[in-house]
Amino acid sequence: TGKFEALSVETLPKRLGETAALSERIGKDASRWKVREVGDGNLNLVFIVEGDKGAAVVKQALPYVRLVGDSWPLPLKRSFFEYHALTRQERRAPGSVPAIYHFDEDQALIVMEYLAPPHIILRRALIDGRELPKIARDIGLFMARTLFRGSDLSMIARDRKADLALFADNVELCDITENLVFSDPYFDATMNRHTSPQLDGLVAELRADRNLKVEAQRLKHLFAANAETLLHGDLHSGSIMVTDTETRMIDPEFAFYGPIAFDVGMLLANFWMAFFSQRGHEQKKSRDSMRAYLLRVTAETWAVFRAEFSHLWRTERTGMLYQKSLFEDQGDRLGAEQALDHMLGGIWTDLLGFAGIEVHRRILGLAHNADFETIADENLRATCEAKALRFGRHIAVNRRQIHSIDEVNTLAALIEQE
Ligand code: SR1
Ligand code: MG
Repeated sequence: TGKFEALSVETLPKRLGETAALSERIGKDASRWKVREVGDGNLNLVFIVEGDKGAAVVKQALPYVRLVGDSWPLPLKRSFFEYHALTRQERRAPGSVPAIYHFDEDQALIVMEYLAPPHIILRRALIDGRELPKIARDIGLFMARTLFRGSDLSMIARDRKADLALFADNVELCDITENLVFSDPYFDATMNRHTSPQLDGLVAELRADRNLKVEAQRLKHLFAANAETLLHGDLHSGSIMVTDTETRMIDPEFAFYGPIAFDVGMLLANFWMAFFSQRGHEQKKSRDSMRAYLLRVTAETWAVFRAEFSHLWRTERTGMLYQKSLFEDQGDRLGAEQALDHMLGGIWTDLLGFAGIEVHRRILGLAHNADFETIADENLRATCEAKALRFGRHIAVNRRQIHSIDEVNTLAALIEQE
């Protein structure tokens, strides 16, 4: 508490030594704590603190965007939204996020469970060519449970409206998404960058593509106006930690009320980008089996999401939408199923749009991802990126004409082999 001050490896033990939630967990003698700063994200400080008894993570927001520096101020309150999103996600999908030990709003810091090795960031594991057996199931369940249970399908209307108002203040982080994801990639915005000159021609083509630009703006409109559920808001493969047996979602500081399809689309886009980048990581060994695995993961994630969402629809529809009193209670089970089909159909169409533009922004905008960035050979990297860009354009613009994930994966495989 008190005036905000950024922590450092040197000051952390002194400043947090009296914080019972931390010292009781890792050991009371702060002089023996070992502190490392490991934040490699775009925004925050992340410390791992180890003591005699155990370890914890201390995540602190900075009053600016770490990736860019203090020329881009960003409010500390994102830590408040992250904390509140984590508590809701834990309630709605138990065991899927790190345990929270302590939150200090003034210092914008959260003390949470340290997910020790062998936990690794999912993006890293996919770049390394690791086939994680549980991700599709765990992430599909997480998305279905958090997105269904945070919506008017499940919540008491008064509670949902209160939550909507709480998260409505996450304006600056929404603004980042609104600009970096939906607009900047489609014009010559100052912070954009791409592999040049190899992609220059294609980039010019995409920026002149009227249908694509209109679609991106329709999706932006949906993102901004369809306050359907509490989203994670930044659910990419860098926001997920995995082992062979466990999956945890982290970093929901972009949480706000938006369309269900946004989280699902962003997540699947990151699997498709992992797919298109594999050729850049082949070195000695072919990545054929990894590519096949990644397409299976997209299909399974969507199948698990659909199945769990349908299950919750049939068993937990306690909110004000599609009330059981209108359907099942009158013996009209078919009506409820018809409405479910409409809902899933809408999510499907929109997720393809969100996925397409997420692919674009990671190659054309400010915030790139390591899948492509770590391909050392620039020509090879540009080839992988160009394929992903064309795939993204196709699924965004043609989303209403694409009816199954197999269709999308067939297209991905065709483009990849060109
Ligand atoms: C300036 S922030 C850039 C990106 O990093 C975050 O992880 C979000 O994805 C955001 O769009
Ligand atoms: Mg993040």
